Amino acid sequence: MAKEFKIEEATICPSTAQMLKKAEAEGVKTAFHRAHDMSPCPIGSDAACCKNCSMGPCRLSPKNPYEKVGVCGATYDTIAARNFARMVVAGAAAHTDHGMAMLDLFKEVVEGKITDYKIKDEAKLKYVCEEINIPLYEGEGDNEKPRSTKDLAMELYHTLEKTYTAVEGEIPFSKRVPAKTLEKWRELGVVPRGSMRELMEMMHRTHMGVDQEYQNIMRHATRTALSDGWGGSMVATEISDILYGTPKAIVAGVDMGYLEEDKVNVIVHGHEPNLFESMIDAVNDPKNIEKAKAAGAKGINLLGMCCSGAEVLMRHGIPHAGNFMSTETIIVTGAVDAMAVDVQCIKQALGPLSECYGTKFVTTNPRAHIEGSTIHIQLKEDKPRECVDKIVEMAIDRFKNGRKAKIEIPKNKKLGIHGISHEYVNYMLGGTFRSTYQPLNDNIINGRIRGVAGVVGCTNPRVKHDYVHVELVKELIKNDVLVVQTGCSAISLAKVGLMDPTAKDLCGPGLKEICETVGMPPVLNVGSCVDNSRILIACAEMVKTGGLGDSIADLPVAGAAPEWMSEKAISIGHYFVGSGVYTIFGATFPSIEGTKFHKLLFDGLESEWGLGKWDFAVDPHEMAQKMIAHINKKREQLGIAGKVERKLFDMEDRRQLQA
Ligand code: NFS
Repeated sequence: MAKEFKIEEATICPSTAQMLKKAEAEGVKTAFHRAHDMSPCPIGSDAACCKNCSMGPCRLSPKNPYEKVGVCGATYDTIAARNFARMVVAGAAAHTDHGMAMLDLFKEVVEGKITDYKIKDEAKLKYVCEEINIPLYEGEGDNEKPRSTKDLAMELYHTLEKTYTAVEGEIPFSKRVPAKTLEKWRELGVVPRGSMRELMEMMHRTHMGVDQEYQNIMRHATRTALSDGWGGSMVATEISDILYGTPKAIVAGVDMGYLEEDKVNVIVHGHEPNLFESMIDAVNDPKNIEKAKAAGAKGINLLGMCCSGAEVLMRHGIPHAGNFMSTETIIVTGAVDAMAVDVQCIKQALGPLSECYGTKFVTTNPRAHIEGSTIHIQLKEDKPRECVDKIVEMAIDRFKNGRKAKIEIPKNKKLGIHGISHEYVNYMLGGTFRSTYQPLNDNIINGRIRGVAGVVGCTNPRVKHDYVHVELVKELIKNDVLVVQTGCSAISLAKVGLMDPTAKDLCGPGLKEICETVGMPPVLNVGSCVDNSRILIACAEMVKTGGLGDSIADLPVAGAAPEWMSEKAISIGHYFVGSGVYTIFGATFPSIEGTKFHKLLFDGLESEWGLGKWDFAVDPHEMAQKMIAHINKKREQLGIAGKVERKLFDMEDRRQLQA
């Protein structure tokens, strides 16, 4: 008999649990229920199935994957590497296409064709130009003068366009890669050219009958993933900062308690910040506020979800209502008047679910129409207000005439510190006059901070929602590992208060001391999933600052995506591994232990290729131990394993000594 669905086994998020209860009472199903009712297809989960031609699909036994081969003779290793590489392509395509859309928008803004957005952060524009050797001055000698913003921005556009279009050479941001890491990439032939070329070649090579040697496939998969991390994702982050501002520490709230029953509630969910930035203008427009008041509301309340939510939480302190596995349950509150979406991570089920609750579910991006949405209104970047004003109007109408569903808003709210860009880390640790990563490196070398862990990625109904993220991070900070976060994972931790400086009390003594001195929380939110590029830049800065080795692979750092589900996560994981970072995933992993392909990912990439490596564990404590063991190994290799700065005794220590 099928096991009964139990809410307490599905999530540790009180708001999500409360709404699952409401959903059940109202006869409504969510992804939690569907995941419970439907076992994952064993073909897919073991990655031993090839469907790249019509002679198949060919399924190789997960128990003995070498027992037979596909109709064409493809072995397990070829099939698994091809499937993995195609996940990298899909994930990298999502990030790079997002980045390219940002770059297109940037060009039109610079040319003055789009006026609703403008260059907000000139300092960031200059910083990015300098990073890739674009001169800030023109003329010589006495005639030298600063270049105009427009001139700089146009050159930046033309240079960054090569991130996509370069048919040969190296992508522009490869200039940010530490020299030793870049040398290793050159040796392996994995420095990316334009992502269009890399993605195209990867699709070609994984076509039936082309590349059939798993190591060669993975070499190009590495190049493809790097074209995402140091390419498309980095462009998305940097251009968003230039247009909308580089995040700085900001106090902001998360969770469903930020919905307000007496206001018109609008949610933006997706990934590209443009829709959200325009929606902020719309909900603050006195005309729209007046209309809401005329409909009997106290005002308009705007909240974010998933990565677009993360972008504006970081930049503007707009409250974030929840991560990927809460996007359905928030509709169940009955309080959401409109949900506007663009691209990525938008469940098709949101359409019919919104219909049940009368929520206006609006798709806005030409790349993403969703069957079952209320309506599609394209966000045209030259006149974005047409789209967002219409959505606000629909939300007001629903507030006035369509709130038929029972409304129940969970009371949970949590404040924390967000907005920690890699630039802000400089300032936070070094102060205004000494902006540098030196204090971070020093504290790693003296052992107060054992190392740094990036904990990122999705939530997934195949594991207990939020649980793995939260337990893992708690274990890490207890062991003096500073945690940086992005995406849905960051929201899991923000909801339990770990982005509040008081979370220092959960840390080991060294990290606690740093948090107390600086006044920072032990868990730093660096943004959305494309902002994983900020973590790459932070790693590069740590190498450049000195004392922790010559390449990213030398650093005492580790990465994890404990509840991942999307192909984007595989691309992210692989660009971290390709950059030299040990990376561990939870939930499930698309390779079979004991096979040659698995050994390459979990060992060979590090021991033979000199990069990082993959690892896997479902249990958060085991995951933490593996990450800590890796960090310890790196500390030993750096010769700083035993280095703990002499501790100055305080009164408490003296009392204990005398006792
Ligand atoms: Ni990242 Fe953002 Fe969340 Fe996963 Fe989806 S929202 S890009 S893929 S689910 S972390």
